[in-house]
Amino acid sequence: MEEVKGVKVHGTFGSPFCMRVEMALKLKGIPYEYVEEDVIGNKSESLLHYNPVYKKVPVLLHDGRPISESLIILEYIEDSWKDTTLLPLDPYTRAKVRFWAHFYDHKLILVSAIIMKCEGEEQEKAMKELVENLKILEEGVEKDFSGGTPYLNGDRPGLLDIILGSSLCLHRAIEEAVGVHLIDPQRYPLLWSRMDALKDLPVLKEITPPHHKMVARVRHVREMALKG
Ligand SMILES: N[C@@H](CCC(=O)N[C@@H](CS)C(=O)NCC(=O)O)C(=O)O
Repeated sequence: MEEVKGVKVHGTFGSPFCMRVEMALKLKGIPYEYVEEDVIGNKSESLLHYNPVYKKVPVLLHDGRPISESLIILEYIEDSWKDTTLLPLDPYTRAKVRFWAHFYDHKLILVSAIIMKCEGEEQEKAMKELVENLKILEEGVEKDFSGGTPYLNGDRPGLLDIILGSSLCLHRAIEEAVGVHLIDPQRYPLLWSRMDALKDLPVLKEITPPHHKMVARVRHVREMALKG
């Protein structure tokens, strides 16, 4: 593959993992080229070449060198462009941010994806798990980042804000397409207020797909999954 200078993101429509990479680059003011991948049944040769292990998006190319796995990409972006920081300076608070980011990916996004793809008892079980995990996140975030700042880890959007913000449109689309209530403002007031504030952030608005298109995508993925 040809080595090209600059930054490229291989992503796919409406993916929270890809949107978080774009959001981080935009917050840091790093120009990039976006390459849309069709990951449902038609992965490009480039994607398979750049991410031979997982064969998933996002992949970030920096001067032709690929990095995959969105949380690792976010760390790479943070380490490579230091003018605007996404992580707090204090090592303990950094560790806390990473802890909740990891929790979000393993205990929330994955469970939301199950809810999107199943029904009946399986969906009910996943909903119960989601409710419990959201409560853990709400309480954890309240305890660890209760500084009263507008964003979760400071007065500028940081890594956790990026992670929450970039999954907002998927959650809203799942709510409509599946007919479930995911983030309840009464149950999770802190998460709700942070997510609500994030939705007006210009960098997020720029990359957020129209809601009706997200709903159509979720319906399509759901139909395919239910057919087996
Ligand atoms: N842990 C990965 C998850 C990425 C992921 O699941 N990407 C999806 C798109 S949202 C994908 O490429 N799916 C294709 C596949 O599973 O084959 C990350 O954080 O980057």
